[in-house]
Amino acid sequence: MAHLAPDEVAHYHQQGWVVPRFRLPAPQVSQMVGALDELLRLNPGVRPEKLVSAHVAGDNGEGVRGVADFLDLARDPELVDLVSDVIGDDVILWGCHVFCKPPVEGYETPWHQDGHYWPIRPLATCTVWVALEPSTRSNGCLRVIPGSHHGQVLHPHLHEDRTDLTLNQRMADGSFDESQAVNIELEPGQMSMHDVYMIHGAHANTSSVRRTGVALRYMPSSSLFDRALRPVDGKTGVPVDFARRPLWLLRGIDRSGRNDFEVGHVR
Ligand SMILES: O=C(O)CCC(=O)C(=O)O
Repeated sequence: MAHLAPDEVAHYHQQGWVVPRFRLPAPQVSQMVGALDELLRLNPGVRPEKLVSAHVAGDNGEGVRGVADFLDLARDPELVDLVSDVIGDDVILWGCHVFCKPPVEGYETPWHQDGHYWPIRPLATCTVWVALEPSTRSNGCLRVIPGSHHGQVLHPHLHEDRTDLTLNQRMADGSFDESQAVNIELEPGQMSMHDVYMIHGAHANTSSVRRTGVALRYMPSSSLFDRALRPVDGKTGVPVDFARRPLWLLRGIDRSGRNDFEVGHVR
């Protein structure tokens, strides 16, 4: 069991993010680095920051050939324990995005709120961002604006045409105070967890060290993954197909009674 301690749960709710004391054991990190190598080998034509639905093995219908180890990681009961401590006991896995920033020319992640992009209503998600490699200030670690999730406000995002970004939507200047940013530096096997409304981003990787995080996306089953919604259809620079995205009920029951766990699964 890997539950969050009360101070960790409190930190998540107060700040919008937390780095749990729990971390993946070294052999599991090594296995996942092997899976990452396989993922990169299978997807030579995809920017490594844009490996969306990496957990859906084979041709995932979103332009990526996924690897099953990422699904195994997402279903790891210890990770689901951590998630259930902040979103409750009914947990759906709905996404996994590998953000691998190669040395020297790894893309910047503009300041954004995840909730701007996703067809989940009511909007609720916990992301677990698992570091497979050192993630530091110099190689573009995740940066967060503590407390920015309070009030559950989605701020305007502007489109950017640059090709060197992981996402082509950036929060408008002036909607938050960048001087408040906290760098989340992690060692391999450590992870951070963040709320769907929290403002975050990451600098480009201009260092000589690759930086990879596996962003595992979980939602409470009281929300609906509404396949009819396309909040920022085609404008993010990351091709996604929410209409065919498979969902997994990892724990509990479907409280909304309307989530579809059949679509997108190969039987
Ligand atoms: O790893 C990054 O650079 C961005 C990650 C991110 O935006 C997320 O996990 O929501």
